[in-house]
Amino acid sequence: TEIAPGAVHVPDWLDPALQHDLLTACREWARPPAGLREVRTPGGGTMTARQVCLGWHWYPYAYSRTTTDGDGTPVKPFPPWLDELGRRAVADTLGAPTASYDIALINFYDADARMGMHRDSDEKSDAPVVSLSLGDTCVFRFGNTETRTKPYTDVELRSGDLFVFGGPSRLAYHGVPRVYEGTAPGELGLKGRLNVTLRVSGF
Ligand code: MD3
Ligand code: FE
Repeated sequence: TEIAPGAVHVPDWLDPALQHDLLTACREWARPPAGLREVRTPGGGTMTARQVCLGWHWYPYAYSRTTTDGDGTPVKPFPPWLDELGRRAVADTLGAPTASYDIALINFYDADARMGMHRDSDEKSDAPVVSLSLGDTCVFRFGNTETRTKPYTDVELRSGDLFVFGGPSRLAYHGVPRVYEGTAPGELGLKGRLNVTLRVSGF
């Protein structure tokens, strides 16, 4: 389903086996060193979703090769199979060829976590962002490129869903206003929600 030009939602794109394997990998990546951390914003706030990065480490609002705002160790490598997954996601949706994916940002949400409306503009490349959801269902709010307020479209993202954001949607405001506790598929064995975004740095 095309939500807006360049923004394509594919429910249930990851089969249960791939959801399981991606979750297992995320649990490994979350371990120290350079594991899961709390993200502090320059204004003194703390993001409620916790995060781990692969390839490049994101800190508000730039990228580095070390976990500058974590334990200071080198960021974990971005594995080739994630690039292949990202390129397959784009081929299945927008169809356009892309450069290699080299950044993964993995956000862990408990039932109270949220993500405020923001734009992702710290990457140099305008290649599409690939989003993969695991675990609890959330409300994903997809806005416009001008303001962090209306008009926006609310979409539920469930475990296994793919969302690709390219073209004019690449710089749209978006956020996660709500996570529905206890809605993850039981067989996955995940409490909470996990979102993997794949990006091309262009660095
Ligand atoms: C639209 N993540 O990591 S996924 C983020 O569920 C982020 O964790 C949310 O916003 C999450 O930056 C939303 C959907 C998403 C991700 C990246 C985008 C939408 C996007 C980048 C550009 C435009
Ligand atoms: Fe974002």
